[in-house]
Amino acid sequence: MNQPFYITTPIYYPNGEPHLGHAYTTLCADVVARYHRLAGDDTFFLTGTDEHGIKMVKTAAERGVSPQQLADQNVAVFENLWKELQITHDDFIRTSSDRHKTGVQAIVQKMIANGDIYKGAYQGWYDEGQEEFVTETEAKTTEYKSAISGRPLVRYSEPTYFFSLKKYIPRVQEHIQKNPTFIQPESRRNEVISKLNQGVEDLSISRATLKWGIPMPHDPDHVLYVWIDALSNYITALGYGAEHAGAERRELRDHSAAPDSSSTPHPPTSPSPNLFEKYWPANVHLIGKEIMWFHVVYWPAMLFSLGLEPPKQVYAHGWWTAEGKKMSKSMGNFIDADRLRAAIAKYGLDGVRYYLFRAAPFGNDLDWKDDELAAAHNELANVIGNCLNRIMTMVPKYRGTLPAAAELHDIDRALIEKIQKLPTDLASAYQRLELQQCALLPIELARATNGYIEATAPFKLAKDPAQAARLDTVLNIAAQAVYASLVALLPVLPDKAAAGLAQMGIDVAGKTLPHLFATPLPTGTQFGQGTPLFPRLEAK
Ligand code: ME8
Repeated sequence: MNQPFYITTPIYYPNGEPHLGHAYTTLCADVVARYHRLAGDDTFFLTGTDEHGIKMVKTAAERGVSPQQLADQNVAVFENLWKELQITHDDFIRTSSDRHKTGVQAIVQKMIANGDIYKGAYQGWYDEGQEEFVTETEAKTTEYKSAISGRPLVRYSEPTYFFSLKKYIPRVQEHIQKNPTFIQPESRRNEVISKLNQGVEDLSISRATLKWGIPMPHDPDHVLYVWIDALSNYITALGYGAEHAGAERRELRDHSAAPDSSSTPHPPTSPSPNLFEKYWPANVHLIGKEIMWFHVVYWPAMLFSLGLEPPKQVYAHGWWTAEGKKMSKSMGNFIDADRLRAAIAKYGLDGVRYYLFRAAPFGNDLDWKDDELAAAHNELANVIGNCLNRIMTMVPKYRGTLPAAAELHDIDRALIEKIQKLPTDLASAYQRLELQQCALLPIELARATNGYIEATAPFKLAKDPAQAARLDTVLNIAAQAVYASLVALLPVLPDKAAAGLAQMGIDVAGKTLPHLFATPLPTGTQFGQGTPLFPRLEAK
């Protein structure tokens, strides 16, 4: 039976339109989901939107619409962008949907039944941008401004329900200690451990002054505070708590037939009642570094209260700046959906994907630079594009179809060793979420193949009839290397890699990576039309 693999992105606030940061997390989750589907795993990839809270109410009021109208408008923008970016999510959860609300109420009921929720009064500072209460000590150190946005903190005083977070902190600490890969990357783990050691207060989970949210069970004057509502999405989307009422049925997309260029819509299939049993605990919650605390402290505590296991891993990637500065509309360096579209129009979707994944070691901060985007495209053209091109030209020209390899020399064995190592290196990079390596490993093989072609010089061998067997070997080994490199690139460059393989006579539809890696190009393969995968761009 195929192993289940469950990956999520944060659910984004639709109080504005999506930008590079949102697209990056979602594309990163997409490449990992594509890899696991191709590896034959039973994969579920979730994204969605976080629609409640003060920010939504304020923005809606500024625009003269209701929070629901604002959410509906912007959710459509998010969903359309994900379509344009060919994101292969299996489900999109909205926190304003009935299925989510039902699930959250069931979750809170269960916490109440377990004695983990009590009524009290909250007095203190609130960061409206982060939708987070801030302790006096923290507020003081940031001069009563948000540590994230720099905007002034707001003073709140009102009755509220609390979740007994403190009660679960020892278990959270123990979980973090016992599971070294729960928080990744490692540096973030140390930050969390030291913040936990400073002490944690119970969590205020409701607001009496806000109407836009999920009502507190038994006390509709209160709505739930956003983090309880938001974090629950990772299980309500799987149907957790749905048995408590007639939950909205949802459409799931079918990605079971891998690989998939995803340019066609996916037919809806019947929702399975067993999604929660099958997929929980999640393999990885992929998030930005600023929301780590909520995911590795609040969320496991909530899950412990429900008697559930925490996710296996929370991985925080770094933050994007643009041309060395924080992205901002007024600075003119804001990479919004239109800037992404312009980049895609120039370099193709796969060119932009490659740039984003290779831009920095996964987990580090990243900086968008137009010239690095161009350089990433050139790298694809000069390395994998060039070596595919050479093979597509030489094999038909010198031999018609792919010749069999004859006697092997050391240089051949060295390249074969690299081909054979690629599947395990790739699996390990995906397992550790070293996404930069996932993009670079296949390119390194292609670079080595270009070096091999230069060193063995098949164009010279072709002129000497005495070297016919040698030429056969060189063409075969080089073609096998290009093939392996393209197979390894399928999750990263779904369209281009499949197109390159199609030129080599291989249809990847319905095939898994283990199958493709284990099945070298057969001798006698007839190559198709060789067209450059990454055409050179006209100089301006
Ligand atoms: O925090 N660089 O939603 P949000 C990289 N609703 N990633 C970035 C980024 C940047 N400059 N800006 C945003 C929320 N992101 C909550 C989450 S989850 C239960 C609730 C990405 O719309 C990154 O993934 O503010 C970050 O975590 C997320 O967008 C924040 O999105």
